[in-house]
Parts: sequence; C-alpha cells; structure tokens
Amino acid sequence: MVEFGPEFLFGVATASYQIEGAWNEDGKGESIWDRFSHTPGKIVDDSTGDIACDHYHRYEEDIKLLKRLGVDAYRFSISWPRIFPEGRGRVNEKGLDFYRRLIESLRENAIRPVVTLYHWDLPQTLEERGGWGSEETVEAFKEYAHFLFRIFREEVELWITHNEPWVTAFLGHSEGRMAPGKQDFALALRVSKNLLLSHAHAVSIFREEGIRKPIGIALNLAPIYPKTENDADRQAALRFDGCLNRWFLDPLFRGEFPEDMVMWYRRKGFPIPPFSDSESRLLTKSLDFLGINYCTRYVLEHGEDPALEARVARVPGGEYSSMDWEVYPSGMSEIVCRVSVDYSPRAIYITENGYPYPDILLPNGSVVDEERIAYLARHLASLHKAMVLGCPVKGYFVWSIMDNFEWSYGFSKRFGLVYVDYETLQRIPKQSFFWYQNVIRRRGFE
Ligand code: GCO
Repeated sequence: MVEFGPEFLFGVATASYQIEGAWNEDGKGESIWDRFSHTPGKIVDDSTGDIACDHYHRYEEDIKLLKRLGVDAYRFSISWPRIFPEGRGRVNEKGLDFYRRLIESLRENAIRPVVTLYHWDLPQTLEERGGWGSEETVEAFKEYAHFLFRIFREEVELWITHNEPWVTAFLGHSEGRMAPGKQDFALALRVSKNLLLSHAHAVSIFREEGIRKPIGIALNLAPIYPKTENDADRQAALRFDGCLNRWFLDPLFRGEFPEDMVMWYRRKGFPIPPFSDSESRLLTKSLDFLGINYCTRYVLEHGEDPALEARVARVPGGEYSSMDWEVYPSGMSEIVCRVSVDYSPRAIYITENGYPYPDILLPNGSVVDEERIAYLARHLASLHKAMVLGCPVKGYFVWSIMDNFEWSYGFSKRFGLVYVDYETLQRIPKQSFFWYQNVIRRRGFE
C-alpha cells in the first residue's frame, strides 16, 4: 500500500482561461489569450476560450463535483483582467464578486482554495504597453497581487504567484506558440527576469501584510538527460537544464542566475544584467514552498538552434503521450530529489501532474480511461518514493479536474478526471475520477 497520511493535501488544478469562458462578460477586460486565440492560425482546432467549460456560470455545479471527488484542496487561477480590466486602476466589482463567491463556496464545502495569481492571461492593455518586457507590468502585478492579498488574506490556503514562468517567458516570447506569440529571445530573457522580480516584490508585500499562510511559485521542472555520453550532447543537456530548471531555481534559492548560462547567453549576444543585492535578498526569502509541475523528462542532443544549440531527442522505444511527452514516472522522484538535495526547499507541492488521452464517451454514458489511471498511479508511487527518502512533499494536484482548453491545442487534448461534452457542456466523471476518489478516501492505494 502506497500511503500518504492524513496531513497530505490531495487536490486538482485548473486555470482561469482554460475553464471559465465569459471572456468579455460582467466587465472583464481582454487578455492576451483572448487576443491570441482570436488570431487565425494560432489554435490547432481554431477554437477559443470564449466559452471553454463555462465555469464562470457553472462553478456551483463544479464545486459539487469537487466535493464528490473528496479533494482536500482545489488549485485555480484568478483572471487578472476580470479584476482589473485595464490591468491596473479601476476594479471590476462583478469580476471580484465571482471569486469571492467561488472561494466562499469552496470553504463552505471544506475544500481549501489554492490560488494562482498569474496563469498566463495578462490584461491586453498591459501587453500593449510592453507586457512582461516592461517594468510597468511588474508594478501592475505588485498592485494586482496586493489588492487580492488584502481581500482574501487567510481565506486562501496556499498562494502561488506565477505558473510556469519558463512557459510565459520562452514559449510566449521566444518560440511564440503561446500568447503573446513573440519571437525575440532577448525579450524572453528580459521577461524571465521581470517575472522573477514581480514574484519577489509580491512576496515582500505579502510578508508586510502579515498574512499567515504560505506563498510560493509553480515551476515546470524536469530531469534532463544527454542522448549520448559524447561531449556535444552532454553540453547541450547541461544548457537545457540551465534554461529550463536552473534559470529559475538559482535566483529563487541563491539570488542569482546560473553563471554558466549568463556566460553562454552573453557569448550568444544576449547579455542579461545581474540582480541587485536588494533584489537577490528579496528572491532568496520568497518561498514558503516550491510548486513543481511535473509531466516528463527531456533527453537532449546537440542542436542548431541559435539560442541554446540543444534539441530534445526522441527516445527509441520510449512511451509517449498524445502530446508527444515521454511518459517517465521515475522522473517525478528524480526531479523532487534533485531539487530537495540541491536547493533545500522548505516544502514541495506537486502543483500539476496529468495525462492527455483521447477519451471516448461510450453509449452507456461512461468514460473508461485506464491509461490515465495507470499514469497517475505510477507517478504517485514515484512521488511516494521521494517522500520516503525524506523529501518535504506536502501535496499533489492532478491536472485537471475536467477537460478544458489546452492552449494552442484547443480542445483536442483531454486531461480531465471529468469528461466535458463540449456540445452540451455536460460534465461526466471518468473512471479515473472514481479511482482518485478512492485514493483520497484511503489516503493511498495498492
Ligand atoms: C501547463 C499549464 C497547464 C496545462 C497542463 C497540461 O503546465 O502547461 O500549467 O495549463 O494545461 O499542464 O499541459
């Protein structure tokens, strides 16, 4: 029996743009994801988050699903432009009221709210004034965070400033396949620094408010392997580790960017100024916990791309999901142990782990998703190994409670424990919903 004990937090995760819909309702401002998904050619199935799962109108039904599942906590994000339609200044009371009702109802149902302040839906007005490349957005984020800290304080069990700043910076500003769709590596580096600074300043404000709840950040981290032992592949793997993992872990735990990457980027024509002493101090005091979003490992070989000269290689005989991620359960314990040994976080939460699968709604109204159950079980077992070794893991959130808008993949990828019929928006618990319900009830599984 893989046991997690009574204090362990079992949860599920979502994000505002992926489930809420009501994209321009009740005074909400436009986000960069509204703009991106409304731009032809950006989303594989030409869909948008305009309606998504219509959670904005169906949140009471969805909370009943969470209650039925039996989760201890529910991780969701707040849509910045639903609170500040122009990014800062005027408050949209109707938008704030939605989150007041959501958090109140969760707490009435003994479900602990876990709030992500930023899960990629930047107000479009801020993007038009420089976005995350601009210090103005850092200032606006501090105001946004401070406003919500004062409103919700200890009603929120865990506060998370940013979800996956690596995705925001590099997929959004260098690769361009995520909003705002920029392709400028120098800008991506500037964005990564501003995201870290916005996090550190927001946490400093949080501390000044004296809020007696933990605050942290959610990073997408992965074990990195060289394809071969030859030096070119080993160096490529080290650089990819430096870009994906250490570029964020080092500032958050050591107050500075990893020197090897700073030198590499400078040589490639991308100089990045160091943090000031005061910024370093803010950064190294900024985590009560580290959130890790785990989905896969990466095997690297030397590549021709100008920024990193590193390319993700396919593993011969590897098991791959429908999103072309290698299914690599032992990577969960590997990354948790590596982070625990190298950076000594006070606490770790697995803030996302989930499996995309082409689920079929059967004529009898059921959805059989054995592969997803196997994926979750293998990853929970791997996580448990890390805990037995002493890693300070306090919780685990499945991505996601329900099928939802998977960014540039639109609705073509289903991650939910609950099937969403996008014609009717009916929610139908899958077999994995009942499996996870049992894991939570028993605090573990065979
Ligand atoms: C991410 C995001 C989620 C995704 C999920 C599946 O990690 O990319 O946080 O919004 O939908 O992880 O890709």
